[in-house]
Amino acid sequence: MLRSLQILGRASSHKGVVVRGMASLNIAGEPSGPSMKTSMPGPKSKQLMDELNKLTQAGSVQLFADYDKSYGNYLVDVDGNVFLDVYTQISSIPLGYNHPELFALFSDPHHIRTLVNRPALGVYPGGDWVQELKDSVLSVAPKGLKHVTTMACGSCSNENAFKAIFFWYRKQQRGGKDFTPDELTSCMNNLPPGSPPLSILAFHGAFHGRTLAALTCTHSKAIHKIDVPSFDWPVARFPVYKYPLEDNVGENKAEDKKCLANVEELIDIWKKKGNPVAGIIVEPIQAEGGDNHGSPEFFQGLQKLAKTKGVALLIDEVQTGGGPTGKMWGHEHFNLPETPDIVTFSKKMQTGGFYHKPEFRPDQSYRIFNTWMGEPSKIQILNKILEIIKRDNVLENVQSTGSLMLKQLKEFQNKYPNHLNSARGLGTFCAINCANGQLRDKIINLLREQGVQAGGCGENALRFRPTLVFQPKHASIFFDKFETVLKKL
Ligand code: PSZ
Repeated sequence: MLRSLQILGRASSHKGVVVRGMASLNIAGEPSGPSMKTSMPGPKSKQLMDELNKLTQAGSVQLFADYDKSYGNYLVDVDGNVFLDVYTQISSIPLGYNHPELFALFSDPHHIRTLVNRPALGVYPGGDWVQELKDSVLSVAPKGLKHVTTMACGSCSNENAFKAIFFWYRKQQRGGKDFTPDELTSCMNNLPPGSPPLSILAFHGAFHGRTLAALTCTHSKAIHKIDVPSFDWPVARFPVYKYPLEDNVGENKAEDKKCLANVEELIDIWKKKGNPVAGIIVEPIQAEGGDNHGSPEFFQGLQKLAKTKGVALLIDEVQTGGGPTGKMWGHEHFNLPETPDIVTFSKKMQTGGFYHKPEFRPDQSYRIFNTWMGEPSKIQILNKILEIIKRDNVLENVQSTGSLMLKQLKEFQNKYPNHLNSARGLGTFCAINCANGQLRDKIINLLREQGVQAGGCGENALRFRPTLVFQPKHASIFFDKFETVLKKL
């Protein structure tokens, strides 16, 4: 707490402008707390839901928001209810709603023109694109990764990263030779050798998106996958730890070993059956699947195994990337001996895309390509976001608020052991398990009635995905409401 107060008190300067008292962490217009005007959903939201449901399957809509009135860590709905938002559009808002410095970007006509004239970036990028890329995504690239390809969303970032992996794999097999006529004809009929049997290994509990190849690698919930054809790709066991970690060290170490042995076994089996594993995809923390953590030793072992087997390692940082774990990239917590081959991103990074080692760059143009390949106005916004994150030491706020949250979650699980267990987290990327899924859903609903937007993941976890400017004062409001809910159970 003391540390975070010190951070709050520090003045920082940028380009001659002195920002007093962390002005960018405290967003102008932010409400001082939640306030509820109606039961949930409110009448206006309800009416809009009915109308929208006539046009599309809108069963997932929880409320209609008023983005003109939402500020900072608070989401306001069309009925005037004010929520403290610890879920932030599925973890995709870095600096809160209507951040004044992001808003101010659009007083510059150049930024408006960038927004209005959306280019096909692969063919006609604007003159500032190279510098914008360097200043934004590349300025925070994982150590050693100097190449990047931008994309529109998380799923298509993974999807295209798989292609980069397959190109890399086949290029090695071909030993520098050109495509054969047979390859060029057979691929037109979806047949080998042009369309080769190659696979990507993923983990049980993983979420990598809903497009077809990404969905093959998604193993969080049956409802995501049912009725959709999938590739014959292997699924390995992801560590399931016993909490608290400090009391179960031996057992959890054995779990790591078991999972790594399973990965190795699957790579061997798929090789034998002629569908070799070209790449492994893994999240630093399995998010949708229940905030399942793997130890640094597990990830180090996985990287070693991938190298030994000649398989690429793709770390999916779509949800963990951009700062919520207290570091820019979740995998930075693992002390990997070398950088991963590919790192995908989206969400808080505003644009999708993937960083990659040079050997994953296709030799021919147009092989990884689509119309938009990202969106330059999002890069301009990201550029400003990263400037603020660096200028105002925003990740220090994530670290100090996060450790406060984890401490409080552990206190709550001790106080309410029948309801809560297994508090865990890195930065503010925290979660706690509820006794069962029904209880978790009930807690989320009761929190909403208290003016808190929270989210679940996996079977029974409550997850926290606040903004990077979520401070101890916000956490304190959250825990106050959480305790009110727990007392009601
Ligand atoms: O239900 C859904 O479709 C959800 S809820 C949260 C997500 C998706 N997260 C997206 C996601 C992710 O968390 C990871 C680790 N990898 C890939 C994706 C896919 O990103 P989008 O949704 O941008 O395609």
